[in-house]
Amino acid sequence: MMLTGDLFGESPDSKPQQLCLAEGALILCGFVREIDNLLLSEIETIVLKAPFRHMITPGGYRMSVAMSNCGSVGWVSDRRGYRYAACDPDSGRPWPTMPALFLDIAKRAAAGAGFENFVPDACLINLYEPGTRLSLHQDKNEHDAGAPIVSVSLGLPAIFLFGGAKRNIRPQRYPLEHGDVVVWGGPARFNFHGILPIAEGSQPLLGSRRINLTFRKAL
Ligand code: MD3
Ligand code: FE
Repeated sequence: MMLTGDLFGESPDSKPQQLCLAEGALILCGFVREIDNLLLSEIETIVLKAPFRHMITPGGYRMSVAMSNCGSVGWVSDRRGYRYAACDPDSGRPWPTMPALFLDIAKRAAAGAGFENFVPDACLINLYEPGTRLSLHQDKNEHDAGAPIVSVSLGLPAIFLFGGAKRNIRPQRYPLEHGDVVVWGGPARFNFHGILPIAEGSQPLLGSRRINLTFRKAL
């Protein structure tokens, strides 16, 4: 006989598997934990063709996060501004194709949060090492404001800062762990957000690194 709490498919003292941060913003805990090695091998293939690099902000600063992209367009930054571009500015070649596995994860995660028919055309790949941070910003270079952004966290844990629609709203802090997927849609899509400096540590698959994938519909 079942004596305790399996109603939500959890073992008695496991954490909840989904956490709603705001209307349209949902953390799917451990959504890709079981396929982490498949994701990492796809990432390794992509960065052989389009290596991680530190882009320059329009203000002239070198970003501490190193980035690459796959998909029909990729996010780029330089002195001229932020934008999506079909070619890698370092090689002049198109960004690597988005793997079928990536598309499948992004679609399933979005559907799980109520966004059916999400078809991303861009995947930004962020690489963090201990000390790397991403300061508070908004993502507003995408044309389709109705489409969510899906993010996948791998490797070292991070503390995610989730602010409001204006920069002056004090952000809430949420831990993001290896295998977590977050869907950002609805009113929260344009909220300020960032990542605190990554703490020293080691993760079994990625060592002392964190990799974040963000799937976007840019065009
Ligand atoms: C909330 N990346 O690439 S992912 C970014 O972990 C970015 O690398 C962070 O912010 C990272 O732009 C955070 C989570 C995320 C992505 C997009 C959002 C949260 C968001 C858009 C709106 C609100
Ligand atoms: Fe962002």
